[in-house]
Amino acid sequence: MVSFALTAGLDLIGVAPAEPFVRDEELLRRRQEAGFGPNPYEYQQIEPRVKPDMLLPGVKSIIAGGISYLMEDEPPAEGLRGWVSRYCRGLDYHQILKERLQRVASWLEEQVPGARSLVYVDTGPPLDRAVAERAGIGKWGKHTNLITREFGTWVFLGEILTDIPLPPDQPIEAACGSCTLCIDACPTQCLTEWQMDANRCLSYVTQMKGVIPAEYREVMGSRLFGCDDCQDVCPYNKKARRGLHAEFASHPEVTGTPDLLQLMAMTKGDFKRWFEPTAAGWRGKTTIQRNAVIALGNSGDPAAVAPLIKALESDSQPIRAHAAWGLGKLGRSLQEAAGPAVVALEARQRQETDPAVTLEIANALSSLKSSAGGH
Ligand code: B12
Ligand code: SF4
Ligand code: SF4
Repeated sequence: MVSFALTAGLDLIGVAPAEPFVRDEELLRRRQEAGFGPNPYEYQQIEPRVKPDMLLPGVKSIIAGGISYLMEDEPPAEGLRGWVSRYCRGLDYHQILKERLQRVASWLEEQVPGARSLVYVDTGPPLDRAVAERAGIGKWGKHTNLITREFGTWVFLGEILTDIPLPPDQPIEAACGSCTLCIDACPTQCLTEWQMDANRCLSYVTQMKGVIPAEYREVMGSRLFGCDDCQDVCPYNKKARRGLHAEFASHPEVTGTPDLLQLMAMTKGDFKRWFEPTAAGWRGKTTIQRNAVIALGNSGDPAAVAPLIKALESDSQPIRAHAAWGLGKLGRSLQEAAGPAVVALEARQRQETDPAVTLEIANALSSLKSSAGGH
């Protein structure tokens, strides 16, 4: 099976017995009590997540599969450039990994006629990391990502539930020791050891719809989708193998650090070509443009003023709201931006009917006026 899986394009494979995930059930319940979850993107009921038999009656084994996605580093996002997390620069892993796991499942069903199997990647009930850990593919890190020996944390995970009894693999040794680099590096301090407050993780915040709560806007920096900070500092990632699958390379027109002005002018057709094929596509064009507006506000660059003034006229409520915030921020930090920002905000204030945008404009104007008074 291992050699077939490798020819099918998987980099990691391991087998776990399909016993209930008793430890994880307890941890999930405790986490829920602490208010750290459930995150809107995870399967909401605990039982099907921890009892594989509820998904495939008679299940005997779970085959965990992983695929590496780290590509060559790209230049950092400077000036008027945004930043896209590595996991969504190339083609959407959901389809790629699912199709490869499905090939392994079909091959197994050919070997054992009558066998049944079910494939999941990310969006199903299984706890992809807990399964992979039990199957010996890697070990849980304090940043809550699964660390593998060869590829660090830069792997996508999925699994095949099967009623074929297979010899299980052994879990590997524990990671981390006394290291706390990821906890210290997290911009929102949402990590404690092996636990996260999922609703405060910037990966989640950049994907949420609507107006982003004020406390996160500045720490988002130039992030357009996702966050990699806790993985970037992880020592296990220093020697991770990279460049294995061309499918995960950035789109050459956008790259991992897209031009923010290009994003603000993005048409539906551009979005379809640049983002729809990636794992950042599912949230739509407005989410990317809203985050680009926040990145412009955080850029500290005078060239961001004109596109933000234009964004005040957008049909999208979150884009107008964040354009107002961005103009307030730029106007406070750049003397030459303050005057044009006030004029544009006051003009928009006279026509704006949305209460959330009206509030953002009022906040931006009052902060600009009080900071002008302070000079
Ligand atoms: C919801 C979700 C999110 C949420 C919540 C993340 C989270 N940590 O749970 C958000 C949107 C924030 C998110 C972010 C990211 N995600 Co995500 N996400 C998921 C999803 C769909 C469900 C995860 C889930 O159920 N979480 C809730 C519980 C299970 O997790 P938990 O709070 O960490 O609780 C567990 C641990 O704390 C552990 N635990 C608790 N105490 C202790 C103590 C010890 C000693 C130990 C060992 C363990 C331990 O046990 C708990 C129960 O299992 C999974 C896919 C899946 N179906 O599993 C992908 C998944 C976890 N995400 C993935 C990725 C790639 C990411 C990002 C890197 C994307 C990015 N660059 O922005 C970030 C990473 C952020 C981070 N530091 O974890 C990959 C992870 C791959 C890997 N190598 O680990 C997965 C597996 C998707 C996939 N199929 O490949 N994600
Ligand atoms: S992805 Fe970013 S915000 Fe989320 S836990 Fe890691 S460092 Fe913190
Ligand atoms: S950065 Fe350190 S503490 Fe965090 S997961 Fe990596 S080794 Fe563990």
